[in-house]
Formats: sequence, structure tokens, C-alpha cells
Amino acid sequence: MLNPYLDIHPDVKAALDAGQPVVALESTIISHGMPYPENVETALRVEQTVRDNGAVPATIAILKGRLKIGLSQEEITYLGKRGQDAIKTSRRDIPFIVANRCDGATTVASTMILADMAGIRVFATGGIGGVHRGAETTFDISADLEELAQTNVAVVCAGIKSILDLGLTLEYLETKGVPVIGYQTDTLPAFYTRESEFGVDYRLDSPEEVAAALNAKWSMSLKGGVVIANPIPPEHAMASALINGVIAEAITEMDEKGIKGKDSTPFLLAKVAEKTQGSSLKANIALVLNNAKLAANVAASFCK
Ligand code: PSU
Ligand code: MN
Repeated sequence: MLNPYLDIHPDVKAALDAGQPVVALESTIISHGMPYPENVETALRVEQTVRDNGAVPATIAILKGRLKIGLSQEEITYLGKRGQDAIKTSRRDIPFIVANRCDGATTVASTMILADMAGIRVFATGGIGGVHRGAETTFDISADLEELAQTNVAVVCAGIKSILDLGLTLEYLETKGVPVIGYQTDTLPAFYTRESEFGVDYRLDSPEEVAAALNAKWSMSLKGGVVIANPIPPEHAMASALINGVIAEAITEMDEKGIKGKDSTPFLLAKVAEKTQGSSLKANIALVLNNAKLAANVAASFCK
């Protein structure tokens, strides 16, 4: 029986019923990840990129307590304008947002949950949450990692952002049995940059190879997600010394201000954009579009 709180957009429903490719998209990146109006413009361009590559986009959010699988242009604009007034919603928050009929922007974790409820297996975003630097004292580990451990959705992202501890995030994913695939790369991309000092678990070079691995995993009922790390296109990559310096400054400011918990990722993203005069935002937009394209291709291949 379908979840009574779920509203599947007619275009998404038609595609799912016909076994056609659908790509899930998150909404915290819209409300908390980018400023207005770039957030709305980007969300609409990401949807168009998915369509241009032969799949149907399903941007996911909770609106007035309804679990929305696929948003209209008006709904995306509404969420983009609400910005950080929308509630950043991870797994723990969902029942309260629903019961109180609130608006919730879904993180990677909750987008995976809702995508799974609707039967969508491929999801594109910019960056996933992970183990934060200093987690040995703060315990700040994103619920995204636990979700990857248990929910059958593949997440295309641009690697692990260096606001996080890349090494600890990889260790955590390994413990939880979540494979990290490098798309056409042997090294783990670090979001703004194409490379890091870490390797990936498996390098795969085509959407068909990725789809075959997903199919093998889930056909055997090996539960959980997969991280598909897709490096930022070279022309948009940032100089690693520059971006890492800016991130270090932003983390110092965050600690001074005592910002923690769910507020830390949005604070760092905004600070980094401010300190780079918007060039990190441009890079962020470019890599999300690149991920949308790959996710559409993987979804198409997975449906065959
Ligand atoms: N990383 C980004 N942009 C984002 C996020 C992460 O580069 O917008 C968002 C995603 O929605 C992700 C969430 O799921 O932040 C992780 O937050 P936390 O670390 O509080 O779990
Ligand atoms: Mn956290």
C-alpha cells in the first residue's frame, strides 16, 4: 500500500508506472545550500538537465505536511524564497513536519527516504553530509551516512567536501558497507576540486557499468545506498590551496560563533561563498548540473 502522506507528481508517476528513468533531487540545497535567486534558477536548470538527458526529474520536499515527489515551478520558487525559514529536515524530523503540516526542505538522508517510498533509485545532488572535522569531540556525523547504510538509493555527488573530514567519512562508509564509486577517476574528488589525497573503492567509467553494479547489489538484496563520486568539470574546478584556506577560515569563524549541529553545514557554505566572492557558488552550480546529467544517464541505463 502506498504511503498516505505521499503526493507523486503526475509526470513522475507516469514515468515510474512505465518503467522509465526518474532522478530524485533534494531541496535543502535549494533552501539552505544556495542564496536566492541562484537557488531557484539552479534547481530549474538541474531539472531541465535531467530532462535533456532522457529522465524525469523529481525534486523532493515536504510542503504543508505532504511528502512531495516532484515539485512544480511555483513550488520550487516558493521554497527558494523561503530559504532558511524552511525547516531543514533529516530523518528524525519527518514525522513532526508531517504532523504539524509544516514545510520541510529535505537533506540527502530524507530525500533518500522519500525517493525510496516512491520507488526512485537514482538521486543527484552536490555534496553529501559526512563526518565533520573534529567529530572525535563533537560527535557531528551526518545522518546522511546512516541513510546510505540502509536505504536503497544511489547518490551522485561531487565527492566529499573538505568542510568534512574526508578520511573519517570514508572509514565510516566502509564500516557501514557503502561503496564509493569514482566516476572516471581513481581518486576521491573533493567537491570544489577534482582530486584529494584519498582513493575511491571502485572506479567505473560508464553509466552502464554503474547501473550493472547497482543492479547486482539490489538483486541480491544487499541493502543500502551507493556513493557515485563525479568530479567537477575541469574548467570549473577551484585551486585547492585557495579553497582549503577559505574553508579553514570559515571553520574557525564557526567555532568562534559557537555554531554547531544542523546549522554548521549551511553556515560554512554561505561563508565560503562570501569569502570567494561567489566563485565557490559558481563551481557549486556547475558541479550540480554535471551530476544531474550523470544521474539521468545512470537512471536510463538502470531501467533497461
Ligand atoms: N553539502 C553541500 N550542499 C548542501 C548540503 C551539503 O555541499 O546543500 C546539505 C545536504 O542537504 C546534506 C546536508 O544532506 O547539507 C547535510 O547536513 P548535515 O551535515 O547537517 O547532516
Ligand atoms: Mn551534523
